[in-house]
Amino acid sequence: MSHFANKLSASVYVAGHRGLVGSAIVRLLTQRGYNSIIMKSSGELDLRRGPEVDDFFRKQRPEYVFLAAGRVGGIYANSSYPAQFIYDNLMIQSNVIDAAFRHRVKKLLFLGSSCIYPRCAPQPIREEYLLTGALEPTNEPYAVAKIAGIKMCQAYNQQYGADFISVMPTNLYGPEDNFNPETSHVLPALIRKFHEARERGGDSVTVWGTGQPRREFLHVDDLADACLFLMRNYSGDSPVNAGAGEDLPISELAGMIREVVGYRGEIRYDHSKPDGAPRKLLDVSRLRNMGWQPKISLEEGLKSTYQWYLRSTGQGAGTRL
Ligand code: GFB
Repeated sequence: MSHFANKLSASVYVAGHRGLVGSAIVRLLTQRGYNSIIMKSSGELDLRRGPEVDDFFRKQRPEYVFLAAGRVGGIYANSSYPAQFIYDNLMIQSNVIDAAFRHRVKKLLFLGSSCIYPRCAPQPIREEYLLTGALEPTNEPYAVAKIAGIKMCQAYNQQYGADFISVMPTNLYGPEDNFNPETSHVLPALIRKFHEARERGGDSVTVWGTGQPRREFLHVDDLADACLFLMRNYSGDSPVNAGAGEDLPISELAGMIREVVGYRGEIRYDHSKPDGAPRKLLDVSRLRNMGWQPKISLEEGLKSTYQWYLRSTGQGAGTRL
């Protein structure tokens, strides 16, 4: 058992606590009894500014860091704002990782993404396939930033003996997701599209691309559980994949969401929109062999996320719609 597991009063900084992943980590830490969680909104602390980050670490002295801050988005946001995706992520992670080293953080967990792997990697994708081929062009700047983050953790471990680990989650979803149709990922986008079509009695919903790409979806509460598990049980240079272990075509996901929402109309495909990577199913045997597995099925997760979406739209204030 690590010090992290034994000491509920350990000071834990969750960078990006308002996002999908950061908020799930905070929920779980709180549930497990951690009572010294440090959180700063981007308004209070702009992680792209090195001196501010340094100052924050000097004053707060966190012992553990979950680095879940960054600019994220779906296929359209990635291809429309490549400069912001590469700059923001590189700056945030460089500042936080370096400050964590200089201010003697005991352990840091960096969150990457399955898009770091080559576009045509053999499936399921093993951790060793990193940097063995060309990336998917629709999110290359984001992926390059995330690869730099993994390499930075490895370099600090090697040169300075740091304990910085990296987790590569598959496509995530759940409460606090972004449901903005322009910038969101496919799952929240489709929940919103089907819901709004049902509400206005629309006769069809348009899904981008061909519907044929396959994606793997992991509920963010499962990912948070995997992150705490790794913080307690894993140290090492290799990134660790976190996924559900199975994938499905976007057309099938659309069918499941139509069911959950109770929409009766037609599904159309807009072939002018990009498909992105044909498939990115993670090989999750490394994490499984350590003794961790996900608990939330896609069906269950879709239902609870739809309920969350309904509640958040009903409440109005505080939503990010
Ligand atoms: O989730 P998504 O935006 O990202 O798209 P990626 C997945 C697939 O769903 C693509 C299709 O084939 C989309 O064309 N799709 C269908 C839609 N309808 C929609 C829709 O209404 N909205 C969206 N967004 N997609 C992202 C990367 O790739 O995955 C990020 O760009 C990150 O960097 C993330 O890695 C996990 O899975 O293609």
